[in-house]
Amino acid sequence: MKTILITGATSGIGRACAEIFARNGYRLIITGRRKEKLDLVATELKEHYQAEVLALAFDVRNQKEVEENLSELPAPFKDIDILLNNAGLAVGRDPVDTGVIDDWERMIDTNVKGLLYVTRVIVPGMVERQGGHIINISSLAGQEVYPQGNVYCATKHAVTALSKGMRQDLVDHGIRVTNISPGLAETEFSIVRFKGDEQKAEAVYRGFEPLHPEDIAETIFFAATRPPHMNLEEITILPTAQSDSRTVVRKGK
Ligand code: NDP
Ligand code: 8X3
Repeated sequence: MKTILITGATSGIGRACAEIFARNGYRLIITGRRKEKLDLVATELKEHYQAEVLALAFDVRNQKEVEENLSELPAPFKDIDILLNNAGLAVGRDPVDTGVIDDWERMIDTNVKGLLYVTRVIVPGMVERQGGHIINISSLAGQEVYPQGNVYCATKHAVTALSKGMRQDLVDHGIRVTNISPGLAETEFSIVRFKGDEQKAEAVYRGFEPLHPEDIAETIFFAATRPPHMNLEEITILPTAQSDSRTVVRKGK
């Protein structure tokens, strides 16, 4: 039985990935800060799919918490085959001259430093076992930049660069690295970005069909289940109505 560690499984893309991997017989470690939500996800996966699930609530920004939670995993969960670095967020949409420093810190600390902290704890085991698969959730914002997206786009460009760097550093050890770059997907992402303003969040997806978290989860599952000699290195997934970061065709416009 293979084991996958999914960061940020309390909602959205991570939650949908937990579901598809559980349904297909994987052992799961799921993480997130909201313990109640996380435990609920774990209970559902156990009940629906009889999955073996370890739920670990911690903040990826806190290196000590990351180490405490992930460095001494119990025996059946110890050998991680797939690391899905998904936890991430955007906070605010401001031009750089009026940007909120705390928003910037939250994005950089979560999307870049948090991803690195988790990777640093998990990857030595993959190197020891000479195999594994790291799947990093970047974004279309890791390929393009859009107005008032400055720091979020910078963090996702960093994720894409880290995927390339990981691939170079780990190729000798038989470790695959896949970079996933979705466009607009309806999750809690925009509610978080607009700090709970549901109207602003809803407007992001108005007039077209955005990606659903399950669309991305199915693609990730496909990438994770290719034969061992094959690595899907970069996958960009867009809603049909989106051609690039700044162009979305909306009905009624
Ligand atoms: P959601 O807000 O629905 O999910 C984000 C997940 O990340 C949650 O489970 C959240 O859990 C977790 N998370 C956030 N901050 C932390 C933290 N400090 N420590 C631990 N976990 C954390 O959004 P998405 O599912 O859309 O986002 C998942 C990834 O996909 C992100 O990296 C995002 O940048 C990326 N992405 C999203 C796109 C979209 O349009 N939605 C498009 C392209 C990429 P909790 O709050 O419980 O900690
Ligand atoms: C999330 C998609 O376009 O809001 O990464 O940056 S976008």
